[in-house]
Amino acid sequence: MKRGVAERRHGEASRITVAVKRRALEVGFDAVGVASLESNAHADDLDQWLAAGYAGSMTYLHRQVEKRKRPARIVPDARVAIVTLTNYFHGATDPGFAPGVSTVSGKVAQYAWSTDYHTVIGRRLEQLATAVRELAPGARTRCYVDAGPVPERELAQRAGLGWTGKNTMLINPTIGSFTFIGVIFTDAEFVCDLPFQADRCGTCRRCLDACPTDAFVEARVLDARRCISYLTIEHAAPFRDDERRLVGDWLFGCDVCQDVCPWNIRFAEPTSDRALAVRAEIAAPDLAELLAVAPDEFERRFGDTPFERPGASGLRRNAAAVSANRRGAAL
Ligand code: B12
Ligand code: SF4
Ligand code: SF4
Repeated sequence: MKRGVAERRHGEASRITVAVKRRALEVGFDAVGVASLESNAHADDLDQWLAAGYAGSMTYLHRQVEKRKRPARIVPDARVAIVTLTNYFHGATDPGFAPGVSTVSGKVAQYAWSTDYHTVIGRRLEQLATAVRELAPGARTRCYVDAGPVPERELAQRAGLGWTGKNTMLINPTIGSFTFIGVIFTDAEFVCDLPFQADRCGTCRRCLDACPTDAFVEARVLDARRCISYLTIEHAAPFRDDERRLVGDWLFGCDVCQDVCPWNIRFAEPTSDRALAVRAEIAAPDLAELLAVAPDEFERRFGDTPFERPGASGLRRNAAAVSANRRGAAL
């Protein structure tokens, strides 16, 4: 390509990149970067992780592996991924407004204290994708948030948004790790960010030591089958006794390996995002009510929340486990 043409294209790509990043902050994202789509640097790690059986019953991760290893295959003709972070930190570990929460409810991970993030982030990604298509007429876009064969943490690191902590979370040096990742693939030309190269965990290993179930096989390798988040959200079968004991006091998800991280303790700021406002009925639901809830009532109360994924039977199973664990602890 002639130099003048290349320079003009680069100039146009820079202009679009700057404008889209500005728009990302306007629609409510807390950070944004642009990732190239070359092959996944951790493809071998991913293969080994799956071969070891650490994905448990999440068989979709096996089916998606080729695309996760080669992100350029996810959307035909895509050139880049625009990657966004949204802070969902609510401050206190305990939702606080529910007196007696420790006896009436079980613990719920912070990401689930508000309306389902797939809806909130999905809507914002569509707004941003519209801006991309306006700035680059003819461009195509496809949005993903926690769905589809997208290696989201890998792309976020490549977009310069943070590093993979020993707890496997994507940690942003100014926001922390209580973030949702959202991604837009596009065939428009953008200027990519430099990957985040540093490992800022250093010698710290608080998350590895604090995990209540010893789910980390080693730093950055999680055996999901022992993770409370997997057991209470992704795993569909009834609990075996050992699984039920692992869940402890957690009704839905788990935050321990993030709560102890110095990057969250020092830098995470509570969100003021109105779309992620805390809802009492999900942050601190009544265990006895959950145990008795009928499927249509469950749908009415929790249909637009993260509880929808395991559904009424999953939440009943979890509530029964927390209640049994408490009775056991009281004996
Ligand atoms: C499957 C899944 C889970 C599983 C497995 C988690 C895991 N650590 O692998 C379970 C159900 C346990 C889970 C739990 C949670 N999840 Co989840 N989960 C996913 C999902 C759908 C796929 C992740 C995956 O492929 N895992 C397999 C591992 C091998 O891949 P990976 O985590 O992407 O890691 C890559 C890089 O870290 C990289 N890498 C970099 N350096 C190194 C070094 C080594 C040695 C290795 C092995 C790899 C590696 O290689 C990997 C492969 O590309 C993603 C969404 C998505 N599409 O990506 C959300 C996602 C990772 N989850 C998310 C969240 C919020 C959670 C929870 C916090 C929810 C909760 N509070 O209960 C917990 C956190 C538990 C934890 N410490 O990870 C967010 C994380 C955001 C962030 N800032 O990192 C995501 C990105 C969803 C989203 N769109 O926001 N999750
Ligand atoms: S989410 Fe909880 S159970 Fe899962 S790895 Fe982190 S601390 Fe361990
Ligand atoms: S707790 Fe320490 S080792 Fe774990 S992710 Fe945070 S900084 Fe890294």
